[in-house]
Amino acid sequence: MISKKLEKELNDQINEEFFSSYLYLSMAAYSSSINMHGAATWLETQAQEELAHAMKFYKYIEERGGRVILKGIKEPEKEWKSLEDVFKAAYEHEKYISERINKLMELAVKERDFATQSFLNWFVDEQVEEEASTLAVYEKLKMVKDYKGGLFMVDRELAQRSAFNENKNN
Ligand code: OFO
Repeated sequence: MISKKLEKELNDQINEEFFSSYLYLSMAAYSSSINMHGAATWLETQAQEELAHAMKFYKYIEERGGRVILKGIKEPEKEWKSLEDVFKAAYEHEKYISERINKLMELAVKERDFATQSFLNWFVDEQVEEEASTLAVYEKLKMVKDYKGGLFMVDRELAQRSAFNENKNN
């Protein structure tokens, strides 16, 4: 069994992960609207990944005899200034999620809940990757700025990421 406090915090994290998915999907829609279709593909794939994260928390709560409680998902932003701005926001969001995972870990440690610590370890590693991948794209876009040829190249590179390719690599 997990404690009531941990159960509540893990439930809140389900909501955060669903919101992350919604946010990335909104970023994908914005990217499509400015004809950055490769970026849209990248962001749609990320949105799928966030759903998988939400489901990991969902299943874990049930496995530990807890009760899943779903709450409303807040409305994501829908406008950004540029693609660079999108990836800056994505990177900031991932840093925020890493903070949340760290807080969950802190609580699991405090409660000497070793199973939850082991479960959360996957997310600690995943957040390193999430921060690195959003930062890498942000850095590229910062270099490219408004140079159309560079934007085209970054967009083409981002198009390589798809759910199909991700599954192949996993
Ligand atoms: Fe679920 O890692 Fe991104 O937000």
